[in-house]
Order: sequence, then structure tokens, then C-alpha cells
Amino acid sequence: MSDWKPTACLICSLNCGIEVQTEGGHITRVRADKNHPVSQGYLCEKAQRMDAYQQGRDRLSSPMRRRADGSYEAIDWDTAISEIAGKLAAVRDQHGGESIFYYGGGAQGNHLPGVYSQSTLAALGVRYRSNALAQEKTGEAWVQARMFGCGIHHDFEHAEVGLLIGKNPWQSHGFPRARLVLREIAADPNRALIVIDPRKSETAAMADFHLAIRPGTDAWCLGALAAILVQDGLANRDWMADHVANAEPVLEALARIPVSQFAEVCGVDEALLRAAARRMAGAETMASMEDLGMQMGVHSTLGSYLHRLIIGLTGAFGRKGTSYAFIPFRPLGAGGGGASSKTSGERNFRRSPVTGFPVVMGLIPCNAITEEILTDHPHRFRAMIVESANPVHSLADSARMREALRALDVSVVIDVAMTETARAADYVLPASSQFEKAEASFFNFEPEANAFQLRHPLFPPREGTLEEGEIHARLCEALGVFGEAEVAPLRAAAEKGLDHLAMAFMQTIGANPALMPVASVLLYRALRKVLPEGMSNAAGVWGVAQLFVQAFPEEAARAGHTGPLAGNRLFEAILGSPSGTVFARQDAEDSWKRLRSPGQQINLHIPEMIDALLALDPAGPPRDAEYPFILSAGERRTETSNTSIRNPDWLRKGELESTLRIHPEDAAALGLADGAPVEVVSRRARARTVVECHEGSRRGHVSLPNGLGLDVVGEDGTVKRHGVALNELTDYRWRDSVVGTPWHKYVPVRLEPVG
Ligand SMILES: Nc1nc2c(c(=O)[nH]1)N[C@H]1C(S)=C(S)[C@@H](COP(=O)(O)OP(=O)(O)OC[C@H]3O[C@@H](n4cnc5c(=O)[nH]c(N)nc54)[C@H](O)[C@@H]3O)O[C@H]1N2
Ligand SMILES: Nc1nc2c(c(=O)[nH]1)N[C@H]1C(S)=C(S)[C@@H](COP(=O)(O)OP(=O)(O)OC[C@H]3O[C@@H](n4cnc5c(=O)[nH]c(N)nc54)[C@H](O)[C@@H]3O)O[C@H]1N2
Ligand code: SF4
Ligand SMILES: [Mo]
Repeated sequence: MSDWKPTACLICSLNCGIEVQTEGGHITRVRADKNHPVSQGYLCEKAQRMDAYQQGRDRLSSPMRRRADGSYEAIDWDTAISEIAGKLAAVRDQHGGESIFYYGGGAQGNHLPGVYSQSTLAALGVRYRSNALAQEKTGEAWVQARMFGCGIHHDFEHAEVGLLIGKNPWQSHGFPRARLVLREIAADPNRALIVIDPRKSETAAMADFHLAIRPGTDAWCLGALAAILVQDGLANRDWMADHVANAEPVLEALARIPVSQFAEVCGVDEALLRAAARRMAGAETMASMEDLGMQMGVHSTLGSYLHRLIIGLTGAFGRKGTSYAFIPFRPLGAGGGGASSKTSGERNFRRSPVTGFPVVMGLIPCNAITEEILTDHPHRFRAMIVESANPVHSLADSARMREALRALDVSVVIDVAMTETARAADYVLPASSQFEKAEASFFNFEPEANAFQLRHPLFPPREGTLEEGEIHARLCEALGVFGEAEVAPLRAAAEKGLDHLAMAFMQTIGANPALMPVASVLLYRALRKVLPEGMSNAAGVWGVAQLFVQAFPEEAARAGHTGPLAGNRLFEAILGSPSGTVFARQDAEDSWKRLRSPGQQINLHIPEMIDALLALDPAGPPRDAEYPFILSAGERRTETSNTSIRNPDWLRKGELESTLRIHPEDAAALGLADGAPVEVVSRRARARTVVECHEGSRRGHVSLPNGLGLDVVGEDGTVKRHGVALNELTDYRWRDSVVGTPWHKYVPVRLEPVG
């Protein structure tokens, strides 16, 4: 038997398949897994360092309880579960489940906590939740709901033209085998890459058209491109006649956009903008993607809208090599809480209770969370559960987030490590690592053959830790929502086989529909003994598979999962394919069936977005004279990994430091040499780092890497911060007016030489 074990890289949403060798609790060798249906043998260099995750610092091996003086004591699991359940139930009984807030549910490699926490949230009647998607993707989702009625993705592999807006796939990926695909486009004279980025990123350096805009001016740039398509007669009118609705008011508004003035604001030569628009319009197929450069910038929701107007005006949807509607194995923003309680009355759960922001993808804006807590509003959040996320470190305004956590009646963190957020919570529950249990991610976005990988554990669970299925099952049992009486018939059926389980499950839910919201933990208890050794955390996937084949029977059947019990066939395929399995097949043209908009056309007109476009300030985005540089607070680089790698050794031994990228002439003007120490000062705080002269930087624009600045406890017991903790510098009020996404890419700062 081969000693190479299939698993996946956990650094980014691609979760490329890898095979590893292990020894003494370490991952000792890593190679690409050619059998992974999506990555097909592709890897980037970051996967080689996967052991750094498993050897992460600050790992927990016991539940922790905060003492009055702010220190923590280890407590046993039974005490922790009964105290936490008791305190959360008390908040629920006094103020309603809607006063308990849930944050997280999974990071780049682990989405099973999101499946099991559903049960705990239902047991508590939780109505409000959020996660990192509500600081990047909610603007996009808000627009898509109004234009398409479904989620869309992009097929760069087969596209003639690739358009990237504030996205650097060379470092951050975002589509499979990104570096290979970028190289192929760049090398082919018949294809073209258009990149909108103030900086000459690795991707921009490969572009045929690099629109090096002033930071924060995406809306003007995209507005100008859309206007050129209309004003120069480049729009794909034939295609539009069949496929878009409500074009007239949009065309009329775009006809009025002053292209030269918009070009001036974004700082790009008008002739270059016109040439880029012409190239897009002339292409048979175009794939396009926006990401944080725009989504964490000024007017980001408007930018998402203008991006999709360009898709509608050029006809770049619903064919191979364009954008398409994907079929998710499980929707990422899934869920929502339990039934209304006696305290919920006539409340509108589609808005956040205190700030009134719209709830998008079931999430409230990350930048509004502290305001939903630090207030005497009667509907404020009074308790919080954080799982597999580090909001004190990853959300704007760390100091205020810490203050908010401390203001709650009770706060609970479920994590593998004693993170910055855990250090502000009342209770911390230690999870087994992603290599110590069955895990998976629901980042399934492939166009024609979409795949899912259920990973098998590489190591036994660390002493004292539990997997999330077990944690939530225990919480739900302590909350009294189910017990052995409900589990026993399901377990007995499961022992006879999955087809028996399917019948018994339907009977159980039929007899007691109130059990459906806690199905994931019921299944966890019922399937534990039936699943292969170490795979108990996979029980919830059985439920996901059943729901999937109900929602998409045809697409599942085309992938071979057929028959009256297709969900079981799919689950068996998943269990039996540790490198991943195709769960759905469709054609690019099937995208049109997914549009929930009337007539299955793309709706071009969102009145408030057109108003916002016409109201764009001719002076450009706001400036602050005392803080003349714009900081892009969070750049993806080879050394960054959000905060999942809590290990300063993951690059060179113990030398993990942030560097401030700056144009050499800006550095010289400040008397700063390469490698010189410098203080970055925002209105909120200051941080010390070192200068990296970077030819790719735009004048006036500086950048720091994301995910660093973790406070790690060293072997001598002292805490050391490794790099800049960006969100000590950011302000929660600095956010989009529509959906509240942060302006992390647009932080005004001053630079002060040190010493
Ligand atoms: N190595 C690595 N890869 C990752 C991650 C990681 O931590 N490390 N994280 C993953 C996650 S969670 C995400 S969400 C993605 C994010 O992936 P990306 O969005 O691609 O990553 P960023 O580097 O944050 O931003 C992309 C680009 O936006 C540019 N930019 C800055 N300001 C502006 C602006 O005003 N307008 C425009 N148009 N562009 C601007 C930056 O110069 C940068 O090149 O990466 C994923 N991949
Ligand atoms: N200023 C600024 N801030 C940013 C960004 C930026 O560009 N600039 N980027 C933002 C983006 S795009 C994102 S996606 C967020 C990411 O920020 P978060 O959503 O907070 O996610 P991660 O940093 O990935 O943290 C994941 C947590 O899960 C824990 N963990 C790892 N494995 C397991 C497990 O198996 N079980 C459990 N229970 N926990 C586990 C890790 O220890 C870690 O604490 O950061 C955002 N913050
Ligand atoms: S970092 Fe992303 S692209 Fe690179 S190997 Fe890991 S999952 Fe794949
Ligand atoms: Mo992200």
C-alpha cells in the first residue's frame, strides 16, 4: 500500500488536492494529487508548507474559562458544555434567541462546522449571523440577487479575454490552476488579459491592458468602460435583445457619462480605456472576476453592479469561456436561525437590529457588529458564538471588537488555537485540527463538472480536543433538544445500511418535524459507529448529499448519482473517493435555467445603482490631507494565509515580518531606504514595520500583507507579535453605504521615519 495519503491544501479557496507522507505527527512530504477532479495535479508553492498548519502555535488541549482578572483556567469538557449551554439558554430565555449572534462557521479549508452549528443555532433560536463573506462578497451578492437571482462564477480557462478587477490570481488564485491559465492567456496572441489594479501586481505585469487606476476609483473606471461600450456603439445589441431586460434606462444613463472626466478621476489614459473596451467588445468570449481590490474599496457595491453591466453589455454569460451560474454542493451563505420566539414579535429579520443594514446572504455586515453590541438598544446582541474565525484580528477595528466581546453577557470561541479572539472570550472550546478529523470545504464553483472532496484524517485527534460534530452534539444534548430516544431508531437503521437510514430518517422527521433543524447532530450521533474509523465528522455530509440530489436531481444523475436513493449513491461515492468526486454535471448554457429573474433574462436596471453612478463625485474618492498615502491594508503574498497558519516558522525560521511596499521615489522623498524602519499612522493607531521599495507600487499608494501580525506565545511564555496587525489601524466606520463592506484597500495613512 502506498504511504502517500490524499488530502488538500488549506491556504486558499481552491483547496488543491495534495498527497502527503507523515511521520511523528508531521507532514514530511507533499506532492500534487493528479486524481483531484479540479486541481488535476496543479499546486502552488504554498502547499509545500502545509505542516506549518499542523504544527500551529497556541494550540489548545482543554476547554478554557476566563477568570475575573482576564487570565484563563483549564476546565473539563462536561463543565464547559453545561456552563455554556446554561448561560446561552439563560440569554435566550430572557432576551430571545435573536440576541445571540453567531460569527464564522469555517475558513479556507473547513466548512463542516457550518453544518453542525446549524443545529446549535436552531436549538437556541439564533437569528443573526455573519462571517468573512460579509466583509467581501455581500455587495456582489446584493447585486447578483437583483440582476441574476443566482450566484455566478467565471471560466477563465476557455475565455478569449480575461478581465480582472482588483484581483491578483497569481498570488491569490480564485480559479483553478490560475498560474497556468494566466500564462496560457498571456502567451496566446489571440487572447488578452485586462487588469484593473493600481499596482503592477504579478498578474498586472502579464496583462495586455493594465489599467493602473488611482486607488479607490474602480467605480469611475468601470463606469467609463461601460459608457464607452454604449457611446461607441460597441454593445452586443443582438445578444442583449434576447438575454437582458430593462436595458433602456441604463443605456440612457450610460450615454450621459462624461468619459473623459471619469478617465481623469481614475488616472488612466482615455485612449487606453477605449482600447480595452474595444478589446472586450470584440471578444467571442470573456470571463471576468472582481475581488478585494474593489470589494474592499470605495463604492464597492456600485463597482460590483458596473462589472455586471459590462457582462450584460458584452454578452459574456451562459457560454463556455464566459461567466456561468454554478451549482453549489451546499450554499455558502446557507442557514438562518430557528423559529420566532415569544420575544421576536413583529421584528424584521431582513435588517440588522441596531444599524438597520440589509441582511445579505443571511449575514449582517462585519463592520456593523460592534455597533450591534456596544449600545443600550433593547435589541442589541448580548451573547456571541465564534467558530473557526478570528474576528478580533480579521475585522476592522480590533480594539473595538475586543471591547464589544467583553461587553457581552457571554462569549464562546470554538477554535484549534488560543487566538486573539479567544483571548477576549469567556469560554474557549478546543477543536481537533483539520488533519485530525474528516473535513471538507464547500467552495465548489466549477462550470461543467463540479466536484467535492471529503478529506480523511492524517493524524489522531490531539489530546483534549473534539471535532465540531461532537461539540455541537453535546451542546444540543445539554440544551435538551434531543436525546437517546430520538437517536436510537436512526442508529439501528444506519447499522442495517444507508438505505434503511434514509427511510428511518424520513419517518423520524415526519413524526417530529421539529427535529429537522437539528438533523446534523442527530445524524452525527446515529452514524458515528457506521462510518469508517476516524470519519465520524463526515456524518453531516450524508444530509447535505440528500438535500443536493433533491435540489438538482438531473445534474446529480448526469454525474452518475441516480435512482430513488441517489443521495446515498452520492454519499457512497464521496466516502469512497478520498481525492474528490464529481457530484454534478451541466453545460454552460444551463446557466440560463438557473436565473431566477423573470423570463430568464439578466435584469440590467437597479435604480439606486444608476442614481449612485450619476452622483459620483467628480473630485474622486475622499482624501484626508493629514494622511496623504492610501494604504492597501491586506495584500495577498506568498507569505500570507489569512490567519490559518499560526506559525512564524512557516517561511524562514521565525522571521515572519510584514513589509510596507512603496514606490521607490515615494520612499526616497521621505528619506526612507529599502529595509528602513517606518511607522504607519492611521487615524486609529500606529504600527511599526519596514520599507520594501517596490517598482510595482503606484505613487501615493502603499501596501501591507494580510493575515500577519499574530500575537504568538513563544517557548519562553512571552507573547510576540509577528508583523503588522492590520486591523488595529482600520476603523469600522470606513465602509460601503449599501452593504457595509470595509474599505480595507483604502485606508488613509501617514508615514513616519523611525529614529
Ligand atoms: N497567498 C494567499 N492567497 C490567498 C489568501 C491569502 O491569505 N494568501 N487569501 C484568500 C482569500 S480569503 C481571498 S478573499 C482572496 C483575495 O484575493 P485578491 O483580492 O486577489 O487579493 P488582494 O491582494 O487582497 O487584492 C488584489 C489586488 O487588489 C489591488 N488593489 C488595491 N487597491 C485597489 C483598488 O483601489 N482598486 C483595484 N481595482 N485594485 C486594488 C491590490 O494591488 C492587489 O493586487 O485571496 C485568497 N488567496
Ligand atoms: N485589513 C484586512 N483585514 C482582512 C482582510 C484584508 O485583506 N485586510 N482580508 C479578509 C478576508 S478576505 C478574510 S476571508 C478574513 C479571514 O479571517 P477569518 O474569517 O477570521 O478567518 P481565518 O483568518 O482564516 O481564521 C480561521 C480561524 O479558524 C481556526 N481554525 C483552523 N482550523 C480549524 C478547525 O479545524 N476548527 C476550528 N473550529 N477552527 C479552526 C484558526 O485557528 C483561525 O483562528 O480576513 C479578513 N480581514
Ligand atoms: S494556496 Fe491555493 S492554489 Fe496554492 S496549492 Fe494551496 S489551495 Fe492550491
Ligand atoms: Mo476572503
